[in-house]
Amino acid sequence: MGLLVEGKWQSDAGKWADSKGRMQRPDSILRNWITPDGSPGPTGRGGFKAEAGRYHLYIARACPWAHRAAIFRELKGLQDMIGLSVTHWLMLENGWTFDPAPGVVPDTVNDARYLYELYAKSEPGYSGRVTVPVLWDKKTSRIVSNESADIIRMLNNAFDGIGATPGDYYPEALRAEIDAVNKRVYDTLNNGVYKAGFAGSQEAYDEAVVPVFETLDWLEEKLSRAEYLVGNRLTEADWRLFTTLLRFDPVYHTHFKCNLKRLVDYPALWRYTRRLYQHPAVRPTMNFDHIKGHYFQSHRWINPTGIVPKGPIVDFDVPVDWTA
Ligand SMILES: N[C@@H](CCC(=O)N[C@@H](CS)C(=O)NCC(=O)O)C(=O)O
Repeated sequence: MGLLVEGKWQSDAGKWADSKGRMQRPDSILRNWITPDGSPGPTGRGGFKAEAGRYHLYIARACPWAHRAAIFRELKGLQDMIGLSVTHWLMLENGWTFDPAPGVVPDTVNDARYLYELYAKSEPGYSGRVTVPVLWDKKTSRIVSNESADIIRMLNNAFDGIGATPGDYYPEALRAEIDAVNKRVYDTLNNGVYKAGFAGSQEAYDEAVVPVFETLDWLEEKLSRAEYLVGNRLTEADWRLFTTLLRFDPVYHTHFKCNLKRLVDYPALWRYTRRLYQHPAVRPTMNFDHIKGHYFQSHRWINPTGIVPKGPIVDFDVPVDWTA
């Protein structure tokens, strides 16, 4: 772990829990938007016009938030327009690094060894966490955004006029419903598993783990009646849920102690997760070695030996049978 304090990396700072042992995830603070004409988006400054070759995405394959961004880059066919770097799976005293290893894609834009170098270069004097994903502007050498929820919305439509693959995952008519589903899924599931896993007290864990399963029960019920979460079509709400579901049995069930049930115990959710997994946009974004390696080897206060369990064997390629 660690964070930047006035532009200097402090490797022992940045503990997650408050005095009651509850994990606190701070809001991202770099929140500008790429728009078709460079006008400002809902937050931040303008000046970030959608242009092929101008932007670069930094991700970790392990990270569910970064995974959303990687999936949208594929979904929208932006691989040639937006470059990609992939960190090492380990996040230890230097935070995310580009140390060479299988699956790491080095930083050819800034030649950084550590992700925090990008934050320090873009925002001199920056204090705060150094997180993935990061969307980088090569033209101004600045971070456009480090908030995945915003990044997927930019990728969803900012590049449509310059050749992105058609497809709107945040359609106007469904926005209110998508936002409502996102809110519950974020609080109790995407972030809920982290609140359980990073709890520093029994009380904080108990408080977090119950809503995780209440929400899974709620989703199971929804998805036993509908193919997708909102409006009977694939939307960002599905993709935001997917990256957490994918990690549930391999990681969160064991490592974050979210073990009242497994994903595979929920027939509709299990079918839905496999269906999304088998979408062509997902395959190029997958790396289970990075996912498992990251969690089990980086969070040494939870798993001091750093041993990565062999199982469970979860076969996301099992064909989806809609008649069952
Ligand atoms: N709200 C952010 C959260 C991103 C985030 O917390 N990423 C984690 C990895 S899963 C990270 O980089 N953590 C490093 C740290 O907090 O020191 C988003 O959705 O983009």
